[in-house]
Amino acid sequence: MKYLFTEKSDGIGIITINRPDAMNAMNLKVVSELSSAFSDMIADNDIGVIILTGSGEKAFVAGADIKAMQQMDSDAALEFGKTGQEMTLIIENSPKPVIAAVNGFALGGGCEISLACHIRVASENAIFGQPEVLLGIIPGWGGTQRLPKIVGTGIANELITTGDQISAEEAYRIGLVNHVVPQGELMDTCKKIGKKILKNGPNAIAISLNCIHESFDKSIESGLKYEVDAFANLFSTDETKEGLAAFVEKRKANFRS
Ligand code: CO8
Repeated sequence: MKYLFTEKSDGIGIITINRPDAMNAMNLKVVSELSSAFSDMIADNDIGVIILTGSGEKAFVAGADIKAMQQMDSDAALEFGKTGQEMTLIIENSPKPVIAAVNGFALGGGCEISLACHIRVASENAIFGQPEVLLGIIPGWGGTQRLPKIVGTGIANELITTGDQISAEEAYRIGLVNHVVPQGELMDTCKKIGKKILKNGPNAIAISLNCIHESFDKSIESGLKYEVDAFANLFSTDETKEGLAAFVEKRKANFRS
């Protein structure tokens, strides 16, 4: 891959976006490489958790490639928008939790990619924002849809219409990120979360994520129905039998043998 590094060890896959001369900004090639890397890791039985980060110490992703967008007409913008949205859906629908290790600027499309991840951890120097309106465009990779769900409509309205950039601390205060840590501890913190997750039942993890995702916009009644059906279906699986038996037999469950 031209713009990505991928690695895996101890059940955790790491994808690093590497376009240092452009603050890891994303053109069509980066988007398509990212979609392939995620699809490969989702299909890889040795991987249970995926971490996404940017190379260097300045940027996670400074957005979609503005220079590439300047050359686009409406048809090209539609393709770019749809391809980017599909990539965010691959991430969001991953049955394996995806952790965004936000190591610097997460602006525009960069912030939107982090929104599609299941868990966001930021380094102290991270900066978040949806500055699209400053360019006369709008968030096109899910920002208008996911940001309000995560931080509420009032804050999303302000962030998107002002284009303000906010610090990691402010992102933590509004619930946009789960943790803020010194940059040197970012990957270890994400791996620690990943290792905790890896101890748990992979099927239960995947179905929990699916229930959260599928039920978010539903009425509480239909969301509860979705949840209870998924809950009941688990009782015919070896994983659930092992988890329940391990507790009763006072031993650790072995989910991934
Ligand atoms: N696109 C292309 N190149 C970029 C981008 C970007 N988003 N961000 C930075 N770069 C390039 C710069 O042009 C510069 O290149 P060069 O050396 O050739 O001039 C290089 O990276 C280094 O950047 P700076 O010199 O600007 O570095 P600074 O440390 O001074 O500033 C910033 C860092 C604050 C991150 C600054 O670069 C910046 O403001 N970047 C743009 C941020 C932005 O506006 N992002 C949103 C883009 S719009 C978007 O993401 C839309 C998503 C939805 C798409 C839907 C498709 C239809």
